[in-house]
Amino acid sequence: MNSTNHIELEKWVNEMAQLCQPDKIVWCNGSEREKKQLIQEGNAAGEIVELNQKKLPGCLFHRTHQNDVARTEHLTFICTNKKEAAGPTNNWMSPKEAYEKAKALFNGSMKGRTMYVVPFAMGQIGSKFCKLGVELTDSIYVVLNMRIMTTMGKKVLKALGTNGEFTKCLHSKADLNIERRLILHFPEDNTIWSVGSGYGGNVLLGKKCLALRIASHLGRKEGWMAEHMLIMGIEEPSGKVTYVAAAFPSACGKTNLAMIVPPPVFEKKGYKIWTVGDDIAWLKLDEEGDLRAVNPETGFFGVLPGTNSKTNPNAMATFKKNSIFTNVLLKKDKTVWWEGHDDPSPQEGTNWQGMDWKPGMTDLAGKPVLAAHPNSRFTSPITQCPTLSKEYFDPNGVKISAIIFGGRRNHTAPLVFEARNWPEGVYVGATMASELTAAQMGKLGEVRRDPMAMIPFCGYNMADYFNHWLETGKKMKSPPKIFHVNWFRRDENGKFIWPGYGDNLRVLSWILKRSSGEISAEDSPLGLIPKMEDIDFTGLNLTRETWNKLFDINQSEWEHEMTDRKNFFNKFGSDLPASILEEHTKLQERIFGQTVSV
Ligand code: OXD
Ligand code: MN
Repeated sequence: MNSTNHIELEKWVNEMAQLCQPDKIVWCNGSEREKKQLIQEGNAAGEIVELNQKKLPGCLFHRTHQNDVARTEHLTFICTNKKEAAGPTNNWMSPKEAYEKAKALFNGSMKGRTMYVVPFAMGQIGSKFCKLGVELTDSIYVVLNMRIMTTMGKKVLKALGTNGEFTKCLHSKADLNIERRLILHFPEDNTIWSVGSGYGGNVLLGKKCLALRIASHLGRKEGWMAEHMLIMGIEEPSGKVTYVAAAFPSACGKTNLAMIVPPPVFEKKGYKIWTVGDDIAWLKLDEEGDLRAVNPETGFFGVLPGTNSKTNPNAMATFKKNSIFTNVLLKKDKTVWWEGHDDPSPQEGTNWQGMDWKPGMTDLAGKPVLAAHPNSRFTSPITQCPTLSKEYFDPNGVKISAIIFGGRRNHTAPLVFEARNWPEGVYVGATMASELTAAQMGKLGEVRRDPMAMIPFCGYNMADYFNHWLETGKKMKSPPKIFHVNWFRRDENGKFIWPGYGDNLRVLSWILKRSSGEISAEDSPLGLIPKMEDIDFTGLNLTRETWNKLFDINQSEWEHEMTDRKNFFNKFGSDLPASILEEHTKLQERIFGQTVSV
């Protein structure tokens, strides 16, 4: 049944239906009744399993294809008329070639299936941050996830009216063949096409595809920023809440940090954490020249392995109900388990590959067979988060007082340092690097450069993106201070030096004091670092020796690091903003004490 008066939308849906040839078209209205029906149909088709409703009310389980468990970055393209617009860090295809290739894959791909029309909003409808989209998909799993991650259904059609602008998102699982998978972005047409996958980041098109890749392109055009950042409020004993935005690459603990539990000494003092978002921030300058941020999503799509009541009790409370568990172990009692769960390993179950599983199993090569995939996920409504900030609902967003960049670095990067000014901070973001994790296909542990944690998500030339950051800073009344953190440094025995998790608040509290100008800091070649006495270590037993290890600048590591940075920047040729190279030279001089050519 058609339920729109939007002529362009109707025309597009019909065109796409002609291409994909579904048996049926269903316009989603977002109602509870519709949800029940989807679950029933998904159950019948074997796409969804309803979990134990006593223990996990409203919860569902889904297993993706074994070759389809993470974002496939090598199959993700930015399709602009000019190759330079996509830049050297994106895969590029011309729109003509991309549409042609994908059309062949979409052709008849929905035969025997239903095409669901999912109108969705990122950001609150009516707010100046809001962007509308419509996703056409043949996956019930996608529809059920979109219900959690976005505002979807009737309200959105109403907001679209008869001629509202929207991102055209087309998705088909097709035959889930990795050889025939493409994730295509057409920023110049405000269009996304994704075919051959059923994994979250590739198919929940409001998330990475719209809210980061397309939105970063729109942000540049319209004067705002779409970033891969969590947003959190930190309440100090005085009751003052300060909001920070933090960019970390995928699976580096953004969800954990966004809802950390303060260590006992901080809790006693009255510190509280308020979660605004765990993955994406849209940032805009207000009339006063302050930077304000919203989380455009309405849910979390978080990593499960390692999540338990010690590492993230708030996430555990969040996904107790109305959640979708993907690629975890399905137990006989229809509950779920993953490595690092509170409960001891069950004696049996069906693992993420759909195999009968027992603890201690090994494959032919003698490697342990995992119960859950390392990138297995939960999808949960944000409103179920015990630490949800009431400011999450403010259509004008929260004022950002500090920006934090971080990576997962075994060596090289110290626990924390502060950039002396905005351009230096942009350089700090531009030189972020991290070890690869299970969230993307590739070699685990390999270090890759990941500026602002946006390397997989920037929808345009990153040289222009750095410039956009620099220019936005110039428009701010008083730009937020920029910091870099590394929770993951290891000692000579390969052990983490810093305890991480809740204890990260000790560092955040220093960041707040620096942002409000309450305390001074020490100079270091990388930037400003804390005086040891300015961080409260009560209950941690942190020695001066450990502190020195956390802040050590190893010259040979930095020689290697600076070469790696330079090689990365060389990719951009003359497009790279001069300021980035100037900061690079200055840092080189500060570390090695000499003038060197860059
Ligand atoms: C995510 C990711 O799913 O970054 O958030 O991969
Ligand atoms: Mn992410």
